[in-house]
Amino acid sequence: MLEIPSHLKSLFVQFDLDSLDGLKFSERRLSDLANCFADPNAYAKAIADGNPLLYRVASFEPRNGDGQLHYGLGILEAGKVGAEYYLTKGHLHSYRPAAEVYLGLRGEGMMLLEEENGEAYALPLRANSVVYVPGHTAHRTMNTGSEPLVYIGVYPSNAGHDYGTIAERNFQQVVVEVNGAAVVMKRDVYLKSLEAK
Ligand code: PAN
Ligand code: ZN
Repeated sequence: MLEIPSHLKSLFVQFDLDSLDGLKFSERRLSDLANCFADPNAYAKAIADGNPLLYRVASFEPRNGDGQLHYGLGILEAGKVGAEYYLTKGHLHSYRPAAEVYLGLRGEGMMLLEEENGEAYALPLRANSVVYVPGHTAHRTMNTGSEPLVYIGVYPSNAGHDYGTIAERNFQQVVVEVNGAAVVMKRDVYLKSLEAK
């Protein structure tokens, strides 16, 4: 096998998706995502039941500066809070024009995208699929399957992560399980359906 010189080691990463123990992950548990899920009662119950780990991200920053790229390997567990699938916090990039490419490696999920002009839409993210997140667009990932959703996100090194702006208003849409299928609906419609219960 080709020996990689030590000063080039950050330019090549070999993943073994069955054994990721060597990577340095940031972990997000349910308690790190207060106010992200729509159903407050289901949220409180899931916290009381053990505050599960929702996702982990290993970040790679080989070079910094104009034109350089960073990327992260994300692993989002399967599960739900009420009917709503496990999700990431979601963010805008601090440098708003920064776009991102998501590469699905394993599992079955979706992404919610919300542009600054308010346009909101959902796209699938699964193994062998690519989602392009335009600049100026908030993005959140959901796992709608039964296995961990594994993906890589590649973004400009100067993108930065702004969690506060979208946290204030939350995403307009939710992805919930209805009769065994993943359904995208408006947050207020889902909240009304909870009240009716
Ligand atoms: C991704 C995300 C990752 C975790 O690498 O950071 O999916 O989601 P949150 O950052 O919203 O918790 C990315 O979009 N980077 O820009
Ligand atoms: Zn991003």
